[in-house]
Amino acid sequence: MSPACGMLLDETPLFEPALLQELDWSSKTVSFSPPISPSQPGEGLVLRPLCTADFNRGFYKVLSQLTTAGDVTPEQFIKNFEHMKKTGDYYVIVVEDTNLGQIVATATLITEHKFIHSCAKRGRVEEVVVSDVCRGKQLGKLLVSTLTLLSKKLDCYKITLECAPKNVAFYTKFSYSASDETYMQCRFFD
Ligand code: 16G
Repeated sequence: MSPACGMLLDETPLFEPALLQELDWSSKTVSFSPPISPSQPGEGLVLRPLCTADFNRGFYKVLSQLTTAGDVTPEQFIKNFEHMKKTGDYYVIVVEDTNLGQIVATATLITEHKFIHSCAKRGRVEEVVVSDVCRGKQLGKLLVSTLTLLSKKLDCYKITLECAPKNVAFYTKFSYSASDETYMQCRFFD
């Protein structure tokens, strides 16, 4: 990485961090034992919006546990981050292990603006990943509960996601149900 880019990677959050603390956590649909929350995600962990400095905290290492993450440069990462921040529709959250200074989990909410449903928004949950070194800490549940409540707070009329058949039971816990519609895709590259 060039020194100039190191200077551009900083702690500026992708979106207003207070949004995560202001959620009505009592209205979540799953229970946690021990009782963790966005403000108290567990010993040595913090839940917060993505910042560009996370590029050097293993953000891509976590994403690569989901799918092809690619060989991305800091410049490409910053360009996408800035685009996402400008639109205001991207809510990428991360869990950082503060002792290791490493990202251990991430998930994204995107709000898509519609003309239908009285110009409402649709929420989409994407890239839910918990690092294999951090399983068993309820972090997947924490991330999905947080983004589902956030989408409601942001007035989305519905929230959707695509997942592997083995994960259907997991998402059912948060009141998601399999749609009658079929997910279709046309792939150009991996
Ligand atoms: C899963 C993810 C989706 C991600 C895709 C990547 C969730 C809920 N779903 O469907 O967000 O974009 O995997 O797979 O995390 P792909 O590389 O085959 O597109």
